Amino acid sequence: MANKKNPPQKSRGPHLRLGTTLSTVSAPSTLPPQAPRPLLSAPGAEALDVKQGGTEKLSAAMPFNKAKTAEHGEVAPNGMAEASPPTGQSVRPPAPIVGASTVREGAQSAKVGKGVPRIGFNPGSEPLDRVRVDSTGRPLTTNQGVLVADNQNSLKAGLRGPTLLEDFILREKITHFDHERIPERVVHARGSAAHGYFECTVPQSKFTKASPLSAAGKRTPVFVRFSTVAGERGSADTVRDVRGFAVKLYTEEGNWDIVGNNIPVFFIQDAMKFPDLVHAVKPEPHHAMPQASSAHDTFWDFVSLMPESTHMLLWQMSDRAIPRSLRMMQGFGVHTFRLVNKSGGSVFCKFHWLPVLGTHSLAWDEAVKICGADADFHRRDLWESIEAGAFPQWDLGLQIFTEEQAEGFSFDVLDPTKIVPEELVPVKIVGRMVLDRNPDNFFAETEQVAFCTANVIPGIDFSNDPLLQGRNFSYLDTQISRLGGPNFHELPINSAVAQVHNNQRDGMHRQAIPRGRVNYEPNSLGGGCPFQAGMMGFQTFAEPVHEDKIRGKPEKFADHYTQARLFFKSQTAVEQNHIIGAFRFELSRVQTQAIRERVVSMLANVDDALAGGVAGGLGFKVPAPMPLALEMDVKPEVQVSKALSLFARPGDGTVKSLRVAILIADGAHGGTLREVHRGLAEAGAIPRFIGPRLGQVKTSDGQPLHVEASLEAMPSVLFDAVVIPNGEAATALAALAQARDFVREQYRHCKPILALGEGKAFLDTAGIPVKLASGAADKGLVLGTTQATNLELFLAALGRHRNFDREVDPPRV
Ligand code: HDE
Repeated sequence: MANKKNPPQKSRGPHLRLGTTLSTVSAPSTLPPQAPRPLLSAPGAEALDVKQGGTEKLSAAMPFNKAKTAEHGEVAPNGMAEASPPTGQSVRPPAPIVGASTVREGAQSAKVGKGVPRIGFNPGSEPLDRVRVDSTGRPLTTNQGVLVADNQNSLKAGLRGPTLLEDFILREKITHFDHERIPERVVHARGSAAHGYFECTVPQSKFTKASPLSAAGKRTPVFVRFSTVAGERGSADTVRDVRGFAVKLYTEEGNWDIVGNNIPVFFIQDAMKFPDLVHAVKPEPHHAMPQASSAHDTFWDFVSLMPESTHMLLWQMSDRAIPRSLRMMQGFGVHTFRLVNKSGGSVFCKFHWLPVLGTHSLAWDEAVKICGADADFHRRDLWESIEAGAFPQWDLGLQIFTEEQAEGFSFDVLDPTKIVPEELVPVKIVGRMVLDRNPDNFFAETEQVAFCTANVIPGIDFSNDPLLQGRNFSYLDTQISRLGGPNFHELPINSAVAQVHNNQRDGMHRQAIPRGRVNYEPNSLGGGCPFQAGMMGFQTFAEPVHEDKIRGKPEKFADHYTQARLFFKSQTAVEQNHIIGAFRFELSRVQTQAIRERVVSMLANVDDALAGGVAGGLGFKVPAPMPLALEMDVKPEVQVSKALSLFARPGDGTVKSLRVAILIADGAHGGTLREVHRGLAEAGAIPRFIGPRLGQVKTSDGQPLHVEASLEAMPSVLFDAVVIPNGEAATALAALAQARDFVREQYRHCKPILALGEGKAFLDTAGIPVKLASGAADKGLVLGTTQATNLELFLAALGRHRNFDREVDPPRV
């Protein structure tokens, strides 16, 4: 009942301006002029009027959906549907408030900000600066921003009493800690990444409208993650494995991911087999062994029943699978992709990343020992070289060919177990990628980055490679459990620099706060926005498809051995021996003789020397070759491809960022060694004085030297070369088993050795021959007294990395 102070006001009800019923309280209510506005402040009420009036106008500007008629496609002269989607209708709101969720958005605060948004703008695309946090000069707080007075003691009932549930500070801290881990990637769990840019040098507009390839000098930011495949997140870097080489290009037309490997082919031909392959290579399910290794029964059981993996196995058993550095390996897109130009014309393309430093690998014995000496060897190398300004660089090469050319090839370009030999289609260099910045935070960036083969931009499209088609599904799907829901694209490392506007909403951990009431398309209430981009947007290449639905493989996929043979024949003798040695090692770890024999029967289809070498090393005779999947007469275009050898890309001979141990002990000649140190550093190498213990060593010229690392902390395998001192230090070191072992390992791994003066006697004591087994001079072993010449020869040898002429199996030393 109304009291006397507040008599009922007859005119309080909404004034129906448009003759319609306004059923919500947030609709405008215009009061008769004489009545006060007790419930709404004047500006708010006006804003409601403006909003409602503007909304009417906006909606009325679209009396019907003009785009509808164009949805149905016309028939082109070739009988195919011609897709030319129209640009969606859009109308600009007559006033910004018309698009607002609330007329009160102008209310400012330290939290909501200035109130007026940048119309048509998503701040999620702003550079990462927006989320970088620095705590300099700041006190500790809870996640709610409350200052933490005591970060040492939980809240207790008395000094010796129980901890109280009330302690929200303790509970918040522990709860967050309890949930710090997220699931690791199901494959490629172990990885390291860096930021940088791609710069186009030769525009490719003739073939593609992809924006990073549109103009010389154009730079596109990238984030690149390298990984091993089989090992868990904490596994060692230098295991024998394929390396992932995933590049995210943040283009102004959206994110483009080239999710490749350092090997250009794959084990299987159809996505249907990927879970089987990964189950087979991962630790065996009953005892979870071995970690990060393919050298076990289930892997070889599976692949020997899948002869299409033979080509990949040869690459995997080659030194490609034990790179010296992530900076010294090639990257490949693997699948055939499509380039599409502005006129809709399309060609096929294979992507190649070519390291400027050349391709270099570890020795197997060395790789195994590095796993123990420094499990982070590759991660550290990448991080340190970027910190030191030795930025890793790769040229981007394209192999471009037409569909007609592809039809004439002796192999199927949709088969990911096949390469396109460079002799058939040359690799054209179109730009360079430089990694020049380490991440701020491993978890926020390297761990949370989510690559996806389906992330392509206008100008790039897929081929029908069945492995690629399956991957296009898998990568987005896997992130939903790994990164906890569908909003992982909003994580700062994943967000596009291109503007993101759509009607996708909600889900776990949503970051963006969409303004306005419209979350559907078509709409008139939001002026049609965000509207369909039509011909400005991504358009799938209209490839004709006229076939039956079927589960099967094309005929040429059945050729399992021709390219495996091409690869083996294209290797140098040194590399062939390494491949044989790797098969021998892996199969010696296999416990089932039938599996070993099955693998060799597969190799018997590739090359007699290969099969014979492997079988000989395992103590049995080469079995009959495995029956061919399909008898077909393959006439390969190329018999030998030099480009397939690691030695085909020695790099530019630089010694930059290569690590050199200068052994020191009491009695060393300080002046000489400082000269050598300076000379190496000036050339860009990283010299380190290594001694038996930390501290100083006395020198013959009275200038003490500081030991930078001890023989036990930084063993031989962590260095690319060694310098043996002259003077009494050589004798002192020769008496030390660790020093002798250090240099012996350098010798065994074919690394350059500089023996100064009396250092020659050290070699004799360590049993290191100064001549090759053939009696010829060893170009990797520099002896003598004239320092200037020695250093020059030594630097030249270091630029070549290793002298494989020294290598014999079993090793001499
Ligand atoms: Fe992957 N792969 N893959 N893969 N792959 C993943 O995606 C998958 C394949 C590659 O640094 C996963 O985000 C299927 C070939 C790299 O984050 C997953 C098939 C090549 C990375 C996945 C393949 C690759 C992945 C796991 C066969 C070389 C690491 C976590 C149809 C061209 C990317 C993730 C990074 C990661 C699926 C085969 C490369 C599960 C189904 C071939 C470099 O989605």
